[in-house]
Amino acid sequence: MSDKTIFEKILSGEIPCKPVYEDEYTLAFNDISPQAPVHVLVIPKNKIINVSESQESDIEQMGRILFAAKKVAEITGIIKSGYRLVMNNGENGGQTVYYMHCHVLGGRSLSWPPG
Ligand code: D5M
Repeated sequence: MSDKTIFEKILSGEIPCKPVYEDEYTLAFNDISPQAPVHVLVIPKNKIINVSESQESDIEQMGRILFAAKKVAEITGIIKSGYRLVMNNGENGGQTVYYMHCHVLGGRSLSWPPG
């Protein structure tokens, strides 16, 4: 049995995705269960589990995720109207896939605080 996460399977091409943006360090694709008109996930190409498990050596990669999120906002046309970046971390944070991902949510007014 494979212990690869779904996002590793997306990166290897085993599972398809709808890509929005890709560079040497990151891949961004549409969330399968969108919570807003724009809902894109940005993942690093090198595995990081989450913020809590990150190492100092992951700092550049994590910065790349944020910069890719900006690219996604440009590509999807939400850069001016605004958007939210979310990284669910661990059980209480609602993380279900243990491979770092940044949700890019936009295209409507988002409420605060989250549930
Ligand atoms: O978010 C995990 C997110 O991953 C959740 O919003 C659904 C999304 N997901 C799960 N499987 C897929 C596939 N195959 N394609 C695209 N999106 C997917 P979390 O922050 O861990 O709760």
